[in-house]
Amino acid sequence: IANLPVQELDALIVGAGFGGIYQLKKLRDAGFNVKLVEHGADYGGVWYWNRYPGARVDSHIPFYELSDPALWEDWTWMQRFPGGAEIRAYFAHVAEKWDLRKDTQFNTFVSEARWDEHEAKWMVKTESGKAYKVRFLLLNTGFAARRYVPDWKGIESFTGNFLHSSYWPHENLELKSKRVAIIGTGSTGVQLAEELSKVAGHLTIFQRTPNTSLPMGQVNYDRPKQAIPKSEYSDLFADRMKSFAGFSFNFLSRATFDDTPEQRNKQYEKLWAKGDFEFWLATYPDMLFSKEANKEAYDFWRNKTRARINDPKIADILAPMQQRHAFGCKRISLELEYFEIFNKPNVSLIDVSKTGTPIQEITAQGIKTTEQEFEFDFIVAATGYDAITGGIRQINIKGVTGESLSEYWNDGAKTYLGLAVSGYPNMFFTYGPQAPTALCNGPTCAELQGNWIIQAMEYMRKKGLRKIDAQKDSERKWKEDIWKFANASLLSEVDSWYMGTNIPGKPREPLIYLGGVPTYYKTIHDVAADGYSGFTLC
Ligand code: NA7
Repeated sequence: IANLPVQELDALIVGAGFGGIYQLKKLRDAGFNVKLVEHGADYGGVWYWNRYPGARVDSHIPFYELSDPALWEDWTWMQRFPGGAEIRAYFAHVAEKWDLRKDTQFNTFVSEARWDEHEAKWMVKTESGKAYKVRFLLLNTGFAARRYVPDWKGIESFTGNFLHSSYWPHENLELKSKRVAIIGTGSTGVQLAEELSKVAGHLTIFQRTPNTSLPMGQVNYDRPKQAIPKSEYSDLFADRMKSFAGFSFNFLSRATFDDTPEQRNKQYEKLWAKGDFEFWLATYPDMLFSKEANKEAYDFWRNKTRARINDPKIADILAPMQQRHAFGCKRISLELEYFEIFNKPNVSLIDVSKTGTPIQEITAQGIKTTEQEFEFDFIVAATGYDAITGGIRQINIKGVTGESLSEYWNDGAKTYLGLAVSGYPNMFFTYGPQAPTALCNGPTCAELQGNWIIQAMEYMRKKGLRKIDAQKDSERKWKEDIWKFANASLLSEVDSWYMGTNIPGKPREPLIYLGGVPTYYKTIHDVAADGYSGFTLC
């Protein structure tokens, strides 16, 4: 770093998704000297990278946008759940309205950050040879910045095209009459399968765990008429902080067995008809705590789903009679016609779970399971991410003692409020571990956490303070709270990226705060109102 020209700033923001652009605008407005750097070549974060056919958000409008009226008053969406291209157009709109480009550096991957105790500043280095000296380091790297492909033997030997879903080329691939494989049936696998089933000569889907996907309830909007009057926007945005997951809906105020079977069925039908995440996050709350309540929800989902699948053997894989894992405790995805694609003659499904035929290796021709070798022209690994912590850990961040953050988190994530790490002063992050991340609608959390960070910086400026560091004890207590919430729910019993178990060797622990947005909002605001209790400021 010593030989590089160093740019001095109040703050460096890393990542140009919702979190990063929000902080750039708001910090600049507050008079801070701030820049944004981004690995990709444009705005959008995950939407910059994820260009696979069918990529679509499963937060509905107007919750997948920022709340500043200057952004929404002349912006109209074409669909209730917009696709990737429309979201990228939205980011371009925001960049123009907020005049972000002049303070953004693209194609810039932050590789190192080192805390200088004497100066009370971060020394930051990028792969492209830039260096910054900044008072605050603001990581908005998102929950899906680090791709994961299982360590299968033979990937290099495959003579066709092997790619991860988030590395789709900018131009669309010619898949007509090709033999295509998708490995993985998370949200990405489901969306991809729907689209590729329309174009591939033959599509084979390798499923390890059934996705208890729910009908999306997509709506096409006519321009210029929008389904939701703009006059309602401000109230809707205010409501986000009252909703468990940062939307407009909330759990019911009664439990599953408070209702008679008839009442319950009626309630389930009502939620089902609404589409969206309502059958997951606007239902009886004990669905996430009680096995019996959970089974009721699963059975309803299973019956609805099986009715859409012609072949009972395929239905047994996609929607088994016996529940495989607690419903809603792995990320539920929203689908358009996912279960119907398995009725098409050009679509096959292979069960690669432990009780099925797991994938053994990738061969020159295709995929070999414990039972059979399949030949393909394209293999798409929709195998997810080193979620939530991976994006932060891939930066070599050295704190007060010189220990890297990645080492410090080796035996599990440690944070205070899901915003800061003890021993790594003046560093904040959004949508990271131990915050409502991933169970909180993205833009909602970008604003909620972003506002807290900006206010903390303003507070320090006003008081003439140079350094804010989380205390070890507050960090320890926060982790206890994270476990308390998780242990009270069925979520901690299920293998998922919420629990870190999708990555071999990653500690099994709840990576998200399960107390919901309103409780989180109150907790972090109380800390601020109390003069940043649990932090040491000087
Ligand atoms: P996910 O949700 O992590 O899905 C990854 C999928 O890949 C999932 O179905 C995995 O099965 C499967 N997988 C992973 N490793 C293997 C192996 N070795 N063999 C077979 N199948 C495997 O990632 P997505 O990209 O779909 O979604 C990420 C988030 O982005 C999503 O939740 C939204 O918030 C947006 P498993 O379930 O682990 O058995």
